[in-house]
Amino acid sequence: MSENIFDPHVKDIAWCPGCGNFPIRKIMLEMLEELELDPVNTVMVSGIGQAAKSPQYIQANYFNGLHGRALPPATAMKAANPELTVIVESGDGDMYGEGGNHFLHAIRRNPDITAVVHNNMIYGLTKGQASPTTSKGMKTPVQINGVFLEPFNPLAAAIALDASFVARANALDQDKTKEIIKKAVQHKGFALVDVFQICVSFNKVNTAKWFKEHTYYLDEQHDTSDRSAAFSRAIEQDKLPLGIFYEQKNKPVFEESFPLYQKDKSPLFQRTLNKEALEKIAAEKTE
Ligand SMILES: Cc1ncc(C[n+]2csc(CCOP(=O)(O)OP(=O)(O)O)c2C)c(N)n1
Ligand code: SF4
Repeated sequence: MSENIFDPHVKDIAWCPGCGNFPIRKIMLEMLEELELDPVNTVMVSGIGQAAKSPQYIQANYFNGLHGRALPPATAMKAANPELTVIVESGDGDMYGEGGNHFLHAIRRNPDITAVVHNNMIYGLTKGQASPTTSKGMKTPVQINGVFLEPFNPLAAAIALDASFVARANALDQDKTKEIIKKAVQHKGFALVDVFQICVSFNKVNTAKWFKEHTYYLDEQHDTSDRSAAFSRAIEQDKLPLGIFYEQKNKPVFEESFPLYQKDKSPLFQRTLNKEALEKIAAEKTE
């Protein structure tokens, strides 16, 4: 078998043995290679957390930013160079908690980027406090009497906001998850893939067995263009559906809607600075 050009062969990966981030990393490496993406034109973006270390273990361009702040730089990168493939990989805390505001507005703006959320339903890096997706009743070192809030439902929120691609997967189902993420990357527009992931150190409730027993796959009867049907599936609670819930193929994307791309399609980073025009604007502003 030939070498996967996205694999940097890092020896020292800072995750606990058995962590669900490992299978997601394997899926991402295979997905990137099988889609025949070019590492030079691929950017992996994250915030802070265990999941957010992922871009450091992939041989492509990467940007590791502030906690909760992966989506704004990812959106900016795509706007500055629409030829890039931009993939965000971060945790549920990073994306739905600290980054919640950016999550809503990325859906609204609809840049052509993919967000792969490692959803272990806990804050892993900071040692097991509740995240927005932690199950009600779960006891943690901080929520000693159990979490009393209802968990945030990222799929229902994304469908309610009319996101262009919404899916959920289980990291332990390698082949199915890889196919879902491939479709998300190929989709034009903001694509969310919430990936269930085990945290063997701090989440003793949502184990591999728990995910197996509490999930099922959407079947072919599910119409991914039907937003109401997608929403109904997203709020199911007894068993959580997996697969592609909702997809809109022709929603305008952020970077293409910019006036500065209407006449000239060349990426911003390739354009030369019009110093004269800038000086004229500056002079007008200081008058
Ligand atoms: C603004 C800010 N708040 C809090 C922290 C501390 N912090 C770092 S990572 C993290 C939680 C990470 O959880 P999650 O995003 O779910 O990723 P995981 O580690 O579980 O993969 C927190 C609270 C921080 N670095 N910055
Ligand atoms: S604390 Fe949890 S999420 Fe973090 S590396 Fe360990 S098992 Fe993985």
